Amino acid sequence: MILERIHKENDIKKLNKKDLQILAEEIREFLIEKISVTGGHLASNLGVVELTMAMHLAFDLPKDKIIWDVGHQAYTHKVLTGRKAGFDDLRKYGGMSGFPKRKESECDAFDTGHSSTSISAGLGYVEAREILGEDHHVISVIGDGSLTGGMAYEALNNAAHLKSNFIIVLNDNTMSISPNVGGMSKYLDSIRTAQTYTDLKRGVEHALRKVPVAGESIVEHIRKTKSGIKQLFVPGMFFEDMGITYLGPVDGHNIGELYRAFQEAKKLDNAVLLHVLTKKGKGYLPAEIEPSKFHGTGPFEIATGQALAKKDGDTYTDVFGKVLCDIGANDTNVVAITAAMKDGTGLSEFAKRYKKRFFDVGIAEEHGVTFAAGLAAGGLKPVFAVYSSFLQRGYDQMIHDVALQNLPVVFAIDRAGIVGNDGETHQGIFDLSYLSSIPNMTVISPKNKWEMADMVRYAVDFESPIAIRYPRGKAYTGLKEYRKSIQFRQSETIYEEDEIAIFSIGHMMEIAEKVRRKLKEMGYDCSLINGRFVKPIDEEILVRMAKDHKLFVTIEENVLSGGYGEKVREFVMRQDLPVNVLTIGIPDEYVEHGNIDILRKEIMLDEDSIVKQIVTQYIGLTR
Ligand SMILES: Cc1ncc(C[n+]2csc(CCOP(=O)(O)OP(=O)(O)O)c2C)c(N)n1
Repeated sequence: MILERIHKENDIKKLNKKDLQILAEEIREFLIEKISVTGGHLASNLGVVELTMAMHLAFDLPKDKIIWDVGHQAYTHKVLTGRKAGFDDLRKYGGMSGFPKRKESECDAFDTGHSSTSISAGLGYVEAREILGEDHHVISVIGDGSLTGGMAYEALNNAAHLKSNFIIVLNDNTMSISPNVGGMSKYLDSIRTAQTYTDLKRGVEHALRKVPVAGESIVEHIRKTKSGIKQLFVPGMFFEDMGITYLGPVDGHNIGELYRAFQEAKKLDNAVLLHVLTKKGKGYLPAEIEPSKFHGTGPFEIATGQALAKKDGDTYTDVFGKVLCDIGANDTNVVAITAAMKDGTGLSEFAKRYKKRFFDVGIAEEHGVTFAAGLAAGGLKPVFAVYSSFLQRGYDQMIHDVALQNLPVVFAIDRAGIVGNDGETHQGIFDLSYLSSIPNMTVISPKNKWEMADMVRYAVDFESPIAIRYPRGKAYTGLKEYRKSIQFRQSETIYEEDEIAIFSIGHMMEIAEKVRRKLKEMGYDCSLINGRFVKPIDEEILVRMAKDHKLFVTIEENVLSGGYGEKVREFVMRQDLPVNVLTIGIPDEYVEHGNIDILRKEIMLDEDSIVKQIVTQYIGLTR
């Protein structure tokens, strides 16, 4: 095995041409085998095997800096930099991250997870190099999907002025997670078509020249008539006109061609964009056929590509998608927006059924929010379905464009709370804080499947900005007997006793209910309240419960700072209510990757840890 000869960075440089071809195949087999067991990002990684190898041949790591956009496609880079063994524990707690991590390897130049940051970070590296008088190359690798993010253009705009080398690799596979969207995608497509045309033309020229006597003059005639169509023959004019040298397009699966292109790119004293054409899922048929399905996958059977885990029950995302489709059938003013996450946010069916009322804006969350504000101002009812961590991008837009004008935009915030294997960058643990600091914003969260459905209906009818936050995974089917309609600002009392009152939010109600059961078994009386509204909180229930409870406990899967618990505590203190408050949530730190249950234990958000904290506090109070 050639792969066995790769132990660390630059080992690849010892291989000959033939070995390199074999290595590419071996890396593919390795990735398929490992990811079929652990799950992870497959299709994007299979697409960049040769590209990564060529970069490792052309550059010198860790001296040169490779910055991966999103970072989900850095698996071959990890293989080539001494991290093969890490794939057994890929994305597991304590194991190797699925993204580049500076603390994991000095060959990882920049931490990522969210898209469209690589050109900005790379440009920062370039300017630092110039000021510090260092000598190394900086290469940012960005996908065509990530190039739909506004930040990438802000960075290109700045990079255009550079007087020193900066290499931007555009890895164009025509796909985001779903097929890519928008004008830039069309433009790149036109370059690809022009390339095919150029190849075709070369072939025709070659054949014509062979025609006796007239051949040469026919070729010249054709040349003259076509020469005016500059755009067709000089691809990449958009970048060239900006001041960024365009090279390409290059076959992203041809190591020799890529290597030569990098040598050319290195010679330039300015920003250069190397356009590389790759195939997402390359070399594994199920992933080539369904790249979206294999963008991020759980464990699967290699022979068939079938997922190993069987689906059991509806997820919150499924419920959202179904209810929104139902609403959309009767209310033609309802429109749905996604930022490149149609499948992940459950909007695929809506997109199919109501084509004209569905918008994929690309990986452009900031634009998505303001676009929604415009739709609302124009008289429609926009629902922006978006992952909690990605909506962080749209904070100013939520304040400035939506809430300030009190526009009725619905934010359907998926993947809230701990998401697990994707780690720090993807945990949705800040939304309750960042949302509830915005005036005019209402924030709600469902305890189970049925409340999820009710809340989606409630939100669409709401006349101001409103956010529903819910987690990934199966929707809780417990507590179904409590299906009282949603009333503004009102919580829902599930058990009313005395001593301890537990107030919980959203999916943490499932754990809160178990905690209460345990406390009862231990002999404590305990009320359980489903908060429903994080903003505004139900103040009446706090006043009422303070009369016969000694301790309020709040439970939420959000950072404590600015979360639900702090709001409860603040109200209790402001009103001088005669009750103590224990807030349970996520401490002031980032939560790494791993299994959700393990992570909850680590941050003391699991049932046992919560019970312990409550009992300790309560005993302290009553001693
Ligand atoms: C801000 C942000 N929004 C959404 C995502 C989710 N996401 C991860 S990869 C991806 C598609 C990226 O497409 P591209 O850059 O072309 O890379 P490819 O996977 O096709 O290689 C998306 C939408 C993200 N990581 N960051």
